[in-house]
Amino acid sequence: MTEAGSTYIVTGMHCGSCALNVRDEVRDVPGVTDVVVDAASGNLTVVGVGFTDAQVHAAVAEAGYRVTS
Ligand SMILES: [Cu+2]
Repeated sequence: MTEAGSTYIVTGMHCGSCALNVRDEVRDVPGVTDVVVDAASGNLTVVGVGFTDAQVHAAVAEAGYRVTS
């Protein structure tokens, strides 16, 4: 299996601290090897193997934010 990146849009992030919260939660999802978050645009890129959209959504919710797409 090759590593693939999935991109999501997260609402509610306002600053770098928000982005770090999201990154820390999503990084804990099994199979995730890299997470890139941009608070200004809301872009969340998750790299890894074997994780699901539902797991990413749940991790973002755990951090207190929401995936809109
Ligand atoms: Cu913030």
